[in-house]
Amino acid sequence: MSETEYVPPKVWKWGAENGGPFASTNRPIAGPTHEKELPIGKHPLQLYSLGTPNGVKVTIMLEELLALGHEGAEYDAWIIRIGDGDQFGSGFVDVNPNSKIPALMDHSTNPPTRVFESGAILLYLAEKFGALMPADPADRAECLSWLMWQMGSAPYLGGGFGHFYHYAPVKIEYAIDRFTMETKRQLDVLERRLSENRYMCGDEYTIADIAIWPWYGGLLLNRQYDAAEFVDAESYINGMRWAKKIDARETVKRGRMVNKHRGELHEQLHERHDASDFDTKTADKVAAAE
Ligand SMILES: N[C@@H](CCC(=O)N[C@@H](CS)C(=O)NCC(=O)O)C(=O)O
Repeated sequence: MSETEYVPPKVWKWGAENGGPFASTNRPIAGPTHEKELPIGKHPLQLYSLGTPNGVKVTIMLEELLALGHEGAEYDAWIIRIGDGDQFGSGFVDVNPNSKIPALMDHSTNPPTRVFESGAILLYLAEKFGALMPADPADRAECLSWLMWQMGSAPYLGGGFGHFYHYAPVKIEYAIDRFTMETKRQLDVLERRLSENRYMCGDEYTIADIAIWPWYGGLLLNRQYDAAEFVDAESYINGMRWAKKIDARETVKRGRMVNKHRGELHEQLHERHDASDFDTKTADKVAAAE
């Protein structure tokens, strides 16, 4: 395939698989592909997710809330295998019509409340428990600005840079250049902010850090697309300091394990229904018991 030969037709048609790693699940239409109810566990908060950067934002948030003593944040986390098309089951689409993880149902309200989009979930939980978001209006505005910055910016990192640098079946210089430029510009936005602030919104760790860290911290720590060297991660001194500091939190370590389905077996907790699951139900222990 050459990057110059393709002439788009007048009207695009959904044709043969394009060969990329998401070809089997990507579709140009929304809505469910099959009937499937979602399971409901014993806690009010039911999370349907996967251990991707968007998914771990929510599991880190819930583990932070629990560590702060908010018992109402106990949750059941069910795995949604997006590679198998679970996000197109009818029950999941009822919770998120956009068919993407993470999605949350809060059964403590009557009727239950559905929340989709990771930023909306973080905000919902921060407001529900009165935690991890500043109360002062000006500080809150700053925090929400960085939260929304993440929601708008990370698709350039993931869907743009990560896709064309790492996943695309052809390496297109034009696309890689365009998205590397933008990704490095975003990393510099963070670098400048973190050169003057311990965390994204000042001295306190907030939902803005929880949203931004899995994507940008993950890139700097070489957990995304094997691209740390390519983007010269070490040159972002303050970004790296922030990324390592958050990475060291026990809550973050736990949150990263939940719904994780790749990597070391002892770091994968496919489903979480109780705090003790971290000790007894990781994939290595489940495999040993079988
Ligand atoms: N803006 C959404 C993005 C969610 C998203 O892109 N989720 C991906 C996994 S990280 C997904 O579910 N992909 C499945 C698909 O595209 O079919 C959010 O922040 O919640």
